[in-house]
Formats: sequence, C-alpha cells, structure tokens
Amino acid sequence: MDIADLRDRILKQDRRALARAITLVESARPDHRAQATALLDELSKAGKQSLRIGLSGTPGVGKSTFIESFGMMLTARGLRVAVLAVDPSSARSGGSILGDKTRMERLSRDRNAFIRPSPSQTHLGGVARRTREAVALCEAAGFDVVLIETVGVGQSETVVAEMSDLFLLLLAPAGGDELQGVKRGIMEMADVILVNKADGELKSTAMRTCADYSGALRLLRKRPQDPDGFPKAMTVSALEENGLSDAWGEMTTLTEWRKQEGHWAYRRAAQAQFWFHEEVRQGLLARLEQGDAPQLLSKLDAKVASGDMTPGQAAKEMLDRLS
Ligand SMILES: Nc1nc2c(ncn2[C@@H]2O[C@H](COP(=O)(O)OP(=O)(O)OP(=O)(O)O)[C@@H](O)[C@H]2O)c(=O)[nH]1
Ligand SMILES: [Mg+2]
Repeated sequence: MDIADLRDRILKQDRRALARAITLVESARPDHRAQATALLDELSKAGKQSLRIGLSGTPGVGKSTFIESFGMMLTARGLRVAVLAVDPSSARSGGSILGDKTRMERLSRDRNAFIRPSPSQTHLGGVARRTREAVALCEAAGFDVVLIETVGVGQSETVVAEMSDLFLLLLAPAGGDELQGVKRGIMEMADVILVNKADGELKSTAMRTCADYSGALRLLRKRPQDPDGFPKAMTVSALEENGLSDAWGEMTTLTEWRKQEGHWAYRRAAQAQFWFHEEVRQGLLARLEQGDAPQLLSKLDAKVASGDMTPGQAAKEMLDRLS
C-alpha cells in the first residue's frame, strides 16, 4: 500500500481513502500495523482537530435516533460529521451500528456524513485503539465533528470519555427512584446530560427527570474544566427533533470556554499521555504471548505450585527475561 498516496487522499477528504485507512488500522497483521502507525504519524503533522463528542446511553434510550437527527442538524449547518462506535461485546445483538446504518438512513446518505460500523471484537483494549486511531483519521479527513457512540458495557464509557472532548449521556425519562441506577462515575464523566423522549405522553416525566438530574449534578464536586452552569441536564426529543439546536448551543459555549481557558489543550495532552501509557501496557502484555514466554511462564507456574519458588521470585525471573 502506498502510504504517501493514502495520506494525500485523506487530507483531500477522499472518503474511500478514509475507509481504506480505517480498515488498515483495524487489521491485526504486523505489516499492516507498521503501515498504520506510519500513516497516523504522517497525518498527525497536518494538525487538524475535530470536536470529538462521546455519546453513551443504555440500549433503547435513542442513541441511533439522536445521532441521526443531531447529525442531520449539523450537516444542514454545513458541518461535516463522522460517526464511530465503541462496541466491546456482542451484548447488543440487534443494536449494532452496522444494523444502524439502515436506521440512520438519512444520515448515511448525506455527503457530509461518514458512518463507520464498529468491528466486532471481544477485547476492549483492541477496540479502544482502533476507535482512537479511526478518530484521528477522521480528524485528518477534515470532519468538524466526530461522534463516538457506546452502549456503555463495562469500561467502554471510560474508554470513550478518554478520547472525547465532550461527553454526552443520553437518558430516558424515568421515575425518581431510577435516578440511582446511573452510576455516579458515569455522571461524573458527563458534560451534558440529555433526557431523551421529551415528547407526547413522556414529556412531563422527561422534564421531571431532567430536574432530578440537574439537582444531582449540582451535588457533584466542581470540576476545573467547567464554567458556571456545567455540567448541565437538558431535555430533547430525538424523534421530534426538539431541543437539538439548544443542546448544540450549550456544547459550543462549553467548548469555546474550554479553548479560551486552556482546558481543551490540557485535556488533549493528558489524553495523549493516557493512551501512550495504555499502549505500553498493552505491548508488555502482548510480550507474555510471544516467543518462549508462554513456555517459561508455565515452567515457573509449576515451580510456584510445588512451592519450589515464591510468587515474587518467579515473577522477578519472568520479568527479567521479558526485558
Ligand atoms: N418517543 C420517542 N421515542 C424515541 C425517541 N428517540 C428514540 N425513540 C424510540 O426508542 C426506540 C429505540 O431507539 P434507538 O435510537 O434505536 O435506541 P438506541 O439507544 O440506539 O438503542 P440500541 O442501539 O439498541 O442501544 C425506537 O423505537 C425509537 O423510535 C424520542 O425522542 N422520542
Ligand atoms: Mg442504536
């Protein structure tokens, strides 16, 4: 593959080149990995930045519907929008973004939108790297907004938050006692909580739920990256396309403030460091499966089990061999 050519085409916003490059970063083949790394390195020199928006919500809350209407609203304003997903398990059999491409019918036909299904994967670490690299490719291809969706299984919210500039939590209208069902850690990650389905019979419940979450957000510890009034809860209807431009207005206000105050750059730098450490960790773990490491491990395993070696001694010998 001609990496320089691929780079040039991506920088010229060629969608097919972008799709090919994403396939390249998804590949597990060592030669592909080397090419992907070289390509990403080249593209990072262009220094383009999108607004990366992470979006999480339980199955059925309306993520796909929201992405479709929100995405259409953004493209109508002349913005280019890419949609990616972190989908660490097969937990959402019916709800994969691949099936969603048909549900996001209007958006997937929009020339200013790019929707990429998540590769099916069991290993969150692998999905995280691929998605993060796909985000970087979309940025280089000049997308103004990159939406990263996750259904929030296990640690996937944290993964998405670590690659986003803004984190949205989509919630359903619910009785007050269900408020506790949202884990505190996830609430703490949110910049904007959107209570969806604020329409028809659900409207008044949605408004009550929104008030409950506004109250809950005020009780959280103040974060340095927030101006007054953030994080905030709002109601939307993805179906009736209500509240979407208000939500976008709040997102831009927050983003501009963060850029001005240096929080944006600081967070991007911290995220780069986080992923650097993560890659090192993953690389070290991979070494345990390479060369004669597995044999040595099982040899030492036997010695630990028989009491010939302490766990500490055995670990030291193993680590010495790996370095
Ligand atoms: N009344 C109402 N229904 C909505 C709204 N948004 C989504 N829905 C409905 O909720 C159901 C689930 O919507 P999806 O967009 O598929 O939800 P999802 O979060 O993508 O679900 P998964 O992909 O399974 O995780 C569908 O029947 C939608 O029509 C809304 O704003 N109002
Ligand atoms: Mg969906």
